[in-house]
Amino acid sequence: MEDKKTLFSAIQPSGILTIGNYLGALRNFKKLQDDYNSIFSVADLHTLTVRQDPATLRKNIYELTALYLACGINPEKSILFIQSHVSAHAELTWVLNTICYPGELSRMTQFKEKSKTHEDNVNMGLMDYPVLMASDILLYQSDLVPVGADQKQHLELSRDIAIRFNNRFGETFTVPDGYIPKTAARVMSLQEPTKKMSKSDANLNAFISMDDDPDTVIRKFKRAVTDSDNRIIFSEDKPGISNLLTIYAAITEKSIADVEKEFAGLGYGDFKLRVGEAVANVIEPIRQEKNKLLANRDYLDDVLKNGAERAERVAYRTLAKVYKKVGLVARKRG
Ligand code: AQP
Repeated sequence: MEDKKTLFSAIQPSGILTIGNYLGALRNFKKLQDDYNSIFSVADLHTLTVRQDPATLRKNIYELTALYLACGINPEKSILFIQSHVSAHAELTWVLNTICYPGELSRMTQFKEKSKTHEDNVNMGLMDYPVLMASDILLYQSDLVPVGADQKQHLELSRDIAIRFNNRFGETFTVPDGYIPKTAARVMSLQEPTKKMSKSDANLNAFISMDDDPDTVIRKFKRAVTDSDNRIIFSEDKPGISNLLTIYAAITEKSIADVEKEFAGLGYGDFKLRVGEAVANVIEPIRQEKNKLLANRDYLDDVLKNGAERAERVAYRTLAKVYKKVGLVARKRG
C-alpha cells in the first residue's frame, strides 16, 4: 500500500441503504479515497445480530457492493471486500472479547435501542457488535474512520479497546480517529423526525431508500411529517422542518442559512416538493449505475475476490502480531 494514512469504513447490508447512510457516510468516501489508503467493507457478519432472511441478505450484499461502486469507490484505488471473506475479523473479535466487559457493552446506546426493537432476539452478537466493529477497524491499523453520528459511541469504544490492549500487551494497534461529516451526520426519519432514519425501519415512508425511483422519492417527501406553523426555519422545536432543511442543504451542498433564505415565504407543500426533486436528481443516476453493475455479477465477484485477497494480507499481519503479543504459539507450516 502507498505511504498514506489508512481509512476504514464498513456498512451493514441489512437492507437497501437510505439517504441517511449516503449523506452520513457513503458520499464522503469518494473524496476521501484519493487522500488515504482506503478500505471499505460490506459488514455482513454485523447484520446477523438481527434476524435476516438468508436469500434477502445475500441479495443485499450484492446491492451494497454495487452501490459502493456506483457512488464512486474505485476498486483499483481502494480495497472493497466482504467482512466474512476475511476470517481474521471473527478471530480478532474473540481475542478482544477477553478484554471487554459486559457492563460497558450493555451500556451502548445502540444495544439498548436494538434490545427494545428486537426484544424477542436479544442475542450475544447484538451485545458484541461494537467489539466486532473494533476488530474491523484495528485489523487495518486504521487512522481514520468516517461514520455518521450514531456510530460515534462505538468508535470511542474502539479507541478505548486499542489503548487498553496496547497498555496491557505493548504497542500493537493504531488508535483511530473518527470523521463525522459537518452536515447530515444524523438524518432523521421522515415520519418520526426525533428518531434516526434507518434502513430497517418497518415504516417504508420513514426513509428514502437509495433504490427509490424519483416518483417514490417525491411521494415520500410529500408525506413527510412537518408541523402546523408555516415557517421554514431550522429550530429545535421544529424537528420535521429542520430535518428537511438539513437533507436539502446536504444534498445541494449549501449552508442551512442559505437554504432558509431560499425557502423563505414558501408553503410547506412546495418546500417538500423542492426537497424531493433535489434528492431524486442526485440519487437517480446512482440508482441507475448501481442497477447496471448488479447485472454484471461476474464483475462484482471479481472485485470482491481481489478485495478480500488484498484485505487479508493486511489483516493477517495484524492478527499474527496480536497472537504473538498475547502468548499464542505460531503454527509451523510446511
Ligand atoms: N440516519 C443517519 N444519518 C447519518 N448517517 C447515518 N448512518 C446510519 N444512519 C444514518 C451511517 O451510515 C453508516 C452505515 O451504517 P450501518 O448500516 O453500518 O449501521 P447503522 O448505523 O445501524 O445504520 P442503519 O441504517 O440504522 O441500519 P440498521 O437499520 O440496520 O440498524 C454508518 O457510518 C452510520 O453512522
